[in-house]
Amino acid sequence: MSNMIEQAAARLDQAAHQAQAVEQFAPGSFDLADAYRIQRASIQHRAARGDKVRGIKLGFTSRAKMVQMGVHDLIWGWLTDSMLEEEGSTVNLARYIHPRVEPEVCFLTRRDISGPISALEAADYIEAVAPALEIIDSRYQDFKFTLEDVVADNCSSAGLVVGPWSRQFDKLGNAGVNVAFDGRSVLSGSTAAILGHPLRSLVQASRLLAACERSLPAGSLIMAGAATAAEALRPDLHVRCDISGLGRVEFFT
Ligand code: OOG
Ligand code: MG
Repeated sequence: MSNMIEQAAARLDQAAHQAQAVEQFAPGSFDLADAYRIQRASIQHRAARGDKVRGIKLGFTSRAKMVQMGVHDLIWGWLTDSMLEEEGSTVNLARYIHPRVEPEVCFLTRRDISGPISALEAADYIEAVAPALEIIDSRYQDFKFTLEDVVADNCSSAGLVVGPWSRQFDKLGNAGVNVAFDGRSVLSGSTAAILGHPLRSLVQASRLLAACERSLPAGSLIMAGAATAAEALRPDLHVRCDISGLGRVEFFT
């Protein structure tokens, strides 16, 4: 592995581990392929601390997210065990730099994904689906980044709260999404904002994995990408997300 990749990975891993923001990389420091290599190397730092890969997430699958962050390409990153926060519990914000929350649909896979799958096949690859809240936390100052920066930073992956699993696959298509802070609605939208249908995220995930010759074992999590923009978290909040037909997921700060 080149020195540049290893140094960037170590820098981002330290920033995440110590909850301390770092400056963006100088423009043109590395290309997208190297950004994914940095991402992978940073996961190896987590693995060295005993952390395990639990799945993957997609980013910028909705227009609302692209517009909010000024990045217009689909990206993906790794989810690990240490990112899982317990549903209904109090999340320790000190673990994060400048956390934001966003509503997501989470899939639990039933079969290994080891090649591109079609939209028709996608449902057959799912064991269950759940409403989820992702806590994103860019390691860059002011939450500002380029496409390459955010990919290197494992797509701002930081925390994950998964709600009740079900097999309500027919409810996925155009379900109302609402996030409330202390009972007051702060974000609302529809799962249709996720590439037109969250199952398309699964199709995209399979293609992205195939493109880098990786597979994902059965029993993995796949986060489809936020349906709405993200909202900044602060202490002493009750955060709740309802997705019509899928149920509710909540936590406290
Ligand atoms: C990057 C992560 C994007 C999503 O659901 O679109 C993402 C970011 O916004 O910091 O997780
Ligand atoms: Mg997300």
